Amino acid sequence: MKEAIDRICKELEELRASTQKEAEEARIRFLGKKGEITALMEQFRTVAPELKREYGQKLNELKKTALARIEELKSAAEEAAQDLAPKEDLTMPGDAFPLGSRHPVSIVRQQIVDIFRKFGYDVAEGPEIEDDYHVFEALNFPPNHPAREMQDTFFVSTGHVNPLLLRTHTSSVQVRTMETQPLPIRVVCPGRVFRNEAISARAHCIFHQVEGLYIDKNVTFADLKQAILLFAREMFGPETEIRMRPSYFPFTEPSAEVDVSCNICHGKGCNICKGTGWLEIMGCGMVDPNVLKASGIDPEVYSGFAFGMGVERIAMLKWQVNDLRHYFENDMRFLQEFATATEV
Ligand code: 2NM
Repeated sequence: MKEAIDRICKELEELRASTQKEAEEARIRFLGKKGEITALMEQFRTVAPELKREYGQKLNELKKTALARIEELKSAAEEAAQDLAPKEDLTMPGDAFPLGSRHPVSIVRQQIVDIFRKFGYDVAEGPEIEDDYHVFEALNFPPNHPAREMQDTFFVSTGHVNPLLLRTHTSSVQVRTMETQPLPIRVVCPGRVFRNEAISARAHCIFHQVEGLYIDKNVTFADLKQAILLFAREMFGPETEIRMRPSYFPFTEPSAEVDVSCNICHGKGCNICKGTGWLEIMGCGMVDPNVLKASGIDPEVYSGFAFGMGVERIAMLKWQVNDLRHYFENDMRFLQEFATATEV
């Protein structure tokens, strides 16, 4: 009997169970009705009276040890099972992401581009960090033009003939188009531009432009006028009228500013149009022969028109936004005004 007790003692020490089922099987093996310890308890009746005290104590201790050991294995197995089980209910429906809405500048940029795509224009984009050649030189800016000064343009590098700078207009993309694309060219160039200006309700150092360019044989100012009129009516409504005022740009000759009839007062005069009945929306003109020449296009054979507009300004006129700074502050109360404004 002594050997049996010692053997079971040792076996209990070495006992392992990785699941609760294995722990229960061990309990049955040692303590069940036909278990090894239960059998020893029955044998106890046949132990000689003088040994009963010693073996009685030993057997009781063995039983206690076995119960404790099996209980320990059971709770360890239970814990392990819980670690493996997912802590969350994976069948629960997920949280819905709160959907944002398009920024007004992005909505209007897309509307402008979509209108010109409908007219058959392609879309081109180019680098925001440009060189002097593509922003100024190729566009007929004279060497001492004020736009080339530090006060007006953000320079990335200076001190050499063709410094790097942040583009001040997307015309640089049109120069790259003229350099590389076959004629005729019909293209609009949307993008961010940078000017070193004090920030106010009417000016910002970063804003967005869409510029357009059309080059073919026999393109005239009449073609320019008709393209702008059709654009204005798509953008501001079919009743819209346009007028052109003479202006000056280095890259176009002749040049003009374009006004649309005020869509608030319909020409009667209100505080949006300052009582004039007209709102300025863009600049335009016939591409200067020097600009065509610089990009390898023969101005004796080809002619073209170009135009450029500020996206923030068009959005201001469309939605009566009174301060440019709203576009850059990302105040949710402002942005949510445009949550449903994705259609023209
Ligand atoms: C404007 C106004 C007038 C313009 C000119 C060119 C290019 F590359 F063809 F010379 N691109 N854009 C242009 C002409 C832009 O923005 C107010």
